[in-house]
Amino acid sequence: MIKHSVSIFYPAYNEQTYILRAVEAAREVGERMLKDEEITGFEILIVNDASTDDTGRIADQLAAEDERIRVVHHQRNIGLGGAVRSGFKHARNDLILYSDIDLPFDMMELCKAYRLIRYYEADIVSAFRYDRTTEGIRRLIYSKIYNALIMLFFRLRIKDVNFAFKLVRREVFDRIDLKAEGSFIDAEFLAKANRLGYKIIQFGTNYFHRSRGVSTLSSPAVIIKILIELGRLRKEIMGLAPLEPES
Ligand SMILES: Nc1nc2c(ncn2[C@@H]2O[C@H](COP(=O)(O)OP(=O)(O)O)[C@@H](O)[C@H]2O)c(=O)[nH]1
Ligand SMILES: [Mg+2]
Repeated sequence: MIKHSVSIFYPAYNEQTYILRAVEAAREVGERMLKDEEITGFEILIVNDASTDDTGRIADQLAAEDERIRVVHHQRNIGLGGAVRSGFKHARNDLILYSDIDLPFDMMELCKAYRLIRYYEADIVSAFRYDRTTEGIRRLIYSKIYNALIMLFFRLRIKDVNFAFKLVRREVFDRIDLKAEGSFIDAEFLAKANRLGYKIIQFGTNYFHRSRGVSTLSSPAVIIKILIELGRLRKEIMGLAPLEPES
């Protein structure tokens, strides 16, 4: 079976307490997969979205010590959507894992996701959280409503749209033009991939809520922006048709 190289990318905004651990966890799984001869190589990409703390400096230092680690710095904070686009654009390998830097799942799950994408001939593996009650009941309800809305508007059955565990074949991203600036980016990406006929599979994983720093993506402003972008991009997304198979 063909082997691939993997890029792991993390968007990071003021994550000085997490960056070291997240990079270490990614390097550990990369090295394990290399040793098991499952992959041909890996890189870790940090997208520093104009952090005002030490994130950028620590990231540069890590990159200087290990050539498999790279950093993209944004001059100004452009939000999650821009950071995801930037990560996909700069990632160089065949398969790209998009994750959060606060380690919401055990990075060893990448081994499983990689097996699934190959054995089930999928283009995207999107994981869902078994239990996210540690985040509080309010967020759980918001999330249920959001996933239902996405199903209704885009005819897309994804259990956990916003969970940042997506392993993607790079050609999928090369064919998709993403526009969302905020947290609608995940839904836009999955819905466009689905419309174009790419195969998405899902699996469940244990979820671990961040133990340091603050969660910045659940404010009312973030939710309002999601709804505005959903309205703005709906027509474009639903206008996409399946790609012709390449001959
Ligand atoms: N690029 C970018 N990333 C962000 C921003 N805010 C948060 N993030 C990143 O998005 C990921 C998830 O953030 P988090 O606060 O844990 O959100 P939650 O898991 O939804 O509560 C982390 O990797 C953050 O560093 C931002 O303004 N820009
Ligand atoms: Mg988080």
